[in-house]
Amino acid sequence: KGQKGVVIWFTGLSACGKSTIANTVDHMLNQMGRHTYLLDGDNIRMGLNKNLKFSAEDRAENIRRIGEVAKLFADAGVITLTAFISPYKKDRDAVRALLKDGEFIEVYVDASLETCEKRDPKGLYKKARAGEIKGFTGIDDPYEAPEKPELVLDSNNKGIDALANEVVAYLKSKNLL
Ligand code: GGZ
Repeated sequence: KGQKGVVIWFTGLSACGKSTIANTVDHMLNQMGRHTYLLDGDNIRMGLNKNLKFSAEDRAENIRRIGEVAKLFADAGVITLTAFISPYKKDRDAVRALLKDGEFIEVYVDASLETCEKRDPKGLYKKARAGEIKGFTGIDDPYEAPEKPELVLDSNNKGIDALANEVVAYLKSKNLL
């Protein structure tokens, strides 16, 4: 049977684990023989969106373009994973509105600011606290958590593999695999 394209949209603070979880889900789906594509900062903010920074306007445009690209992949039958902070509810809702019912799976990777700041893998929170980075999400820029995401992943308390398994289980429960 033909594969149904969907967009699995991970959202959460910097260092919440969304990229790592999305990568793990991506590999798991590939092992199951599914055609997937992962959009993240490495292939989007370095390319298509390299003219965008982190003002509210640029973040909105970042998310708008990613949503349009994700829609194209989904139309081609690809399971499309995206891993961007996407801090504004209205920007995420605009992507949801682009897609058909059930095609947009919003996954809130829930890690508290405290958790993320403790991890601080790139030292960005430290720099933001020191005022060396302005407008950093969670420090001096907003993050609007989803109100009705399809899935919430508890990244304060659970590991990457357990959380990736929750995503795959969700897809199975919706007959998407
Ligand atoms: C948030 C920033 C900022 C500011 C640079 N605020 O941990 P990272 O490094 O790898 O992930 C963050 C990434 C966020 O880009 P997104 O495209 O996901 O953001 S959005 O969806 O809001 O458009 C971080 C780095 O870029 N970074 N400056 N000011 N994150």
